[in-house]
This record gives sequence, structure tokens and C-alpha cells, in this order.
Amino acid sequence: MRRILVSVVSTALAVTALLASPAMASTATWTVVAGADGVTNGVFDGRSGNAFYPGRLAAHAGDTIAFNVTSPHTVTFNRPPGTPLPALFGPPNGTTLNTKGQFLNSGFNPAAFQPYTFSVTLGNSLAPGRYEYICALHIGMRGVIDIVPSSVVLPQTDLDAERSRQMAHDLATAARAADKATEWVQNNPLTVLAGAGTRRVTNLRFFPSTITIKAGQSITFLKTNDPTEPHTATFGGEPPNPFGPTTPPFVVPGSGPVSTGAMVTQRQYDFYIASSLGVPSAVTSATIRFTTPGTYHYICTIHDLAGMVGTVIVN
Ligand SMILES: [Cu+2]
Repeated sequence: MRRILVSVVSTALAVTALLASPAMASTATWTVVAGADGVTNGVFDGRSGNAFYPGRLAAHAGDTIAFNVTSPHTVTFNRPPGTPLPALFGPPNGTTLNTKGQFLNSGFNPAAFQPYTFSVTLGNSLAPGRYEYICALHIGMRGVIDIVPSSVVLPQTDLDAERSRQMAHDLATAARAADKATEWVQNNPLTVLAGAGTRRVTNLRFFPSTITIKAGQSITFLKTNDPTEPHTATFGGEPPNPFGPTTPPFVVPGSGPVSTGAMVTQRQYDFYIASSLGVPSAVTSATIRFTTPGTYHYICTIHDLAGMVGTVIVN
């Protein structure tokens, strides 16, 4: 029985191959990884590449790109102008790119992120050319697919090695950004950096993660060194809207949560259309005063599950 089945299947395959066009015969699946995670001793260490790996890829119409999304990112082709970020959340709106300008979006589950694979088939009718896509969560995070004619042999020989090389490069850049941040705060007392990175990488950490001050002093939280990420500094539990600030002035301890809300650059604010998240304006700095001795733990409400937490010790 088994032998007969195999024989029937192989005959069917042979017929299919005969009927298929040359482009169909060379259809391939290419893997692009969204995000690079720094790991130390088996644990995520805060370093993160906000990029696609590889950032640029040649493919044929008919090929499939398997986007392996390892950390919170979207894969979004042709985001319609004016679309607020929450409108891009939810399930994917399709799996095939049929035209160059088609809005195709992986979607995103902000409540419970799990690594996922979003497979995009490049429609057979797509013309050769440059196709861009972005992550809607990280400004500047974009990738390129060069669709080349089916007669052209694809240049990539070892995609895995190239991907690994780009990831290692970015994670090394992130490590240097962390070192720089650690050094900078040593010369800038009463200041905490919320995140540290470049236009490609981040450290989802506070620098320093523990700071000791005196009662009555204030700490300024700066989101000036991490252009791709939004961050909050939030004391006393998560407020109902994790992105919005609590009512100033920011004084800890308060009667409830005290939060800077999402600190974002103006570019980020415009990119997210952050008013849709309940963020009133673009701020990259917030000052919190501490009135009472004690140990105060705080979080970034956006990245706390990634370990972005800190402690203020007030003497
Ligand atoms: Cu954060």
C-alpha cells in the first residue's frame, strides 16, 4: 500500500513539475527574523536589535518570506498614512502581497505577545523592484525585499550566516550603548536614563537600575538616549492606561500610581499618532520628587516583562 502511494505521489509531482512555469519551479521560502535578543547566561539581558535580519533580501515573485518575529514587532507593508498604532493591532489582514502598494500587516497582540511567524507570499504578478516594509512599533525599523526577475539567480548563498553576522553586530552595538549609558550617569547625579540605544538597537533597562538619594530630592528620568523605544517610569503599580501620565506634579509616594506616561520623541509621537494611546504630548524628560525615606520599586509599563524595572532608595 505504502509503495503504491509513494508511486502515485511521485507521478503527481512529476506532472506538476512539467506543468509549472520556471518561476514556480524555483519557488523558495526565505526566513527573515524580526528583532535580535541579547542573552547572557541563558537570560534576556536587555539588549535588543530593533531591525530585520537580514535587512535586505532578494527574492522572486512567488517566493514566500517567513518572518520569524521573536520579540514585539509588526511586519507592515504600506501602512496607510494617518493610521494610529492601535488600528494596526489584532490579527493579520492577509498573507499574500499581490500589488506593490497593498497594505499587508502582521498585526500584533499587545496584551500577550508570543513569538510568531508571519508568512508572506510574494504574488506571482509582482513586478521586479524594491519592496519595503516596516515595524509599526519601532520607528526606523524597516526591511527591503528586492524582487528580481525569475531569470536572475538569487545572490544569497548563506542567509543564515549573514543573518547571524548582522545580529551579532547589532548586539555588540547595544552593549557599547549600555556601557556609555552606565558611564554617563556616573557623571550626572540624580539622573536616570530610561533606555539606551541607537537608531537600530536598544537596551530595555534603566541606567542605573538602582539609585540612592536623600528625602526631598528629585530624579530626572531621561528618554533621550533611546530613539526607537518609548518608556515610562511608573511607581506604585500600573495605572489604568499604561501609556498615559498620571496627573503632575510627580511625587512619590503618591496616593496611587505615579507615572511619567510614555516618554517619546516628537518623531515617535508622530509615528505612533500617540494621541491614540492617550499620550498627551511628546516628552523625553520627567522629574519625580521623593518625599519619604524608603525603597521604591518602579517599572517601565511597556517593557517590565522584558526586565525593565528599577529601584530608588531614599534615605
Ligand atoms: Cu520601556
